Amino acid sequence: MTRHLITSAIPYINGIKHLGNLIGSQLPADLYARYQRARGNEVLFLCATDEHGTPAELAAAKAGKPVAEYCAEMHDVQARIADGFRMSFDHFGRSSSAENHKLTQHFAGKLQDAGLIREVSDKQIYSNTDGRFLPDRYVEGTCPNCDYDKARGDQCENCTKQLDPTDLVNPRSAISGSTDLEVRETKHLFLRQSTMRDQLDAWIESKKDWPILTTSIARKWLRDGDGLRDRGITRDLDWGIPVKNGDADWPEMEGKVFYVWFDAPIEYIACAGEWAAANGEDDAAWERWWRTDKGAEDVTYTQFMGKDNVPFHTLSFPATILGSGEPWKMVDHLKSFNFLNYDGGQFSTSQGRGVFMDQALDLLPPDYWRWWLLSHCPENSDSEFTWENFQQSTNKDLADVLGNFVSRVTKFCRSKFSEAVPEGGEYGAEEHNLITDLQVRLERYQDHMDAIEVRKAAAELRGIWVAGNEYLQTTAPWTTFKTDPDQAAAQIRLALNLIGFYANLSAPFIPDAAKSLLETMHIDAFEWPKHVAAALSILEVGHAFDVPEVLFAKISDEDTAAWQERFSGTREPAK
Ligand code: B3M
Ligand code: ZN
Repeated sequence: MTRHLITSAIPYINGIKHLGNLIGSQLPADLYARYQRARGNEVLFLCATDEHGTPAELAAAKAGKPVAEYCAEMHDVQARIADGFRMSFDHFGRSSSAENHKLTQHFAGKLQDAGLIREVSDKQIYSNTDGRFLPDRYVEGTCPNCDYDKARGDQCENCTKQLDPTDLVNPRSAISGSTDLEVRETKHLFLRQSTMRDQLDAWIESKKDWPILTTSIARKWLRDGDGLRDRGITRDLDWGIPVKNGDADWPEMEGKVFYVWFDAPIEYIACAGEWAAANGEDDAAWERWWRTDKGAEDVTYTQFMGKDNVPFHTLSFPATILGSGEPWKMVDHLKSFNFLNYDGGQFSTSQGRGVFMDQALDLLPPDYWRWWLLSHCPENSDSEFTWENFQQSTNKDLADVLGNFVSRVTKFCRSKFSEAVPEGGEYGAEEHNLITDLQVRLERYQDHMDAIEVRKAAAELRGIWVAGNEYLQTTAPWTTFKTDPDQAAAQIRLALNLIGFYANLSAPFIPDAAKSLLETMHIDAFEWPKHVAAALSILEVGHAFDVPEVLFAKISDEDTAAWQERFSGTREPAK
């Protein structure tokens, strides 16, 4: 048994996420967590809402609510939707938790002790029109690196370069659009991450099995000289974690808070503390996942995120952890994703373009979305959601291949034998060939899942479903039955067993359908197959089953057309 700590990037609190966000982190993380649990390994799977920073303040103001109240409500909304997609988090925490306050202040203190913090009288953009300092991401302008004209002051989403607002060409306020901006002096704490270049470089180069997407982004920003420049980790805001040195006040820092990107990744750790507290456990329970001096030395830690989050996870957060000088667990595998586009353009939260998680669940059960998104995830390049492809793929894979197999087999058995595994016959050459083929496929499927090659894993699983259909096609028990009912009984016995086999292998992708397959077959619990031969002999003669209702209804042309039309515009970002 191995131990897996798994985190998904923590979604911002300021609205409901779209399907592109979902496939960029939470969903593949859930796939992997479910798989590792299914293999009998110990898993701690964590996610949370990212609640600080100006986006939260502004969204709360827009909703006419105090920010703490807004965040509490939106946390529950996001938790409910995540549940709707069957995210199997062990805990869905909040970056505003007491645990994160304490830990963030603790890290700042340790970094200060290590001489890695300097105080800087910083220049910050003040908007006369808005009457406030503008946080980085609320300054917009043209990227000095790639000329993209909607770059934000913290990062250009076009070329992923991390920016300072004063780097922008033609800056303007993202709140009011005003260009009446001035630069004012304010004192801030800077993390001296530039001193850690060699350490970070060595650490990144030691990660031989990271996906190319991850390493290339990390190397690019590490080596271009700019990605590791010292950064401000405090802000002039009301909402956030007050700047403190451990428990002590930090002189001249009253009224300031830590920068949201400083405390957000620390929430990965704090969330484990929230999880322990929620389960009535003590500190040792979460420290054995996070402290290499307290039991975490055998933990494998895997992070999931969109590519735009990679610099923060390969440079800034590791700088915080390494800089603390304490034995925290560092990430082992960092799986990052490209972007999912929507129907000829981009998903956009700010413009309300695309399908959002709550809307998707209103249309169809979660397994449809899970299957399509995972099997088409933007792994090696950006990918695109189109309604046509969604309809075709889910109808084919889920209804025609998997659903149809289950339905044919159970109905045939009921009509010719009974609703129980029939007696008679032995497995012959066809059956043994199938078993041999499936053993190879099972191992390949596991290899892809172990390597988090999501598309390849989905393709192999589909291949496993197809193999069952082909077996049924070739052996044709309905024909066999006419001349050799015993032989047909053996064929159907194998096919019925395949349903249980499919339920086990498919559960990480389509957990609801997998569960209903188990119930249909009157199997008590999931059990990951080791040897296909054994797995296909589990259901013995006389074992009862039910003929299921339609497992996956097909998506009609009318629905597809109506949905395409309905989601062609934009919606008000969720309140
Ligand atoms: N909230 C950005 C995002 O949702 C940010 C991730 C934080 S991960 C520590 O993509
Ligand atoms: Zn750019």
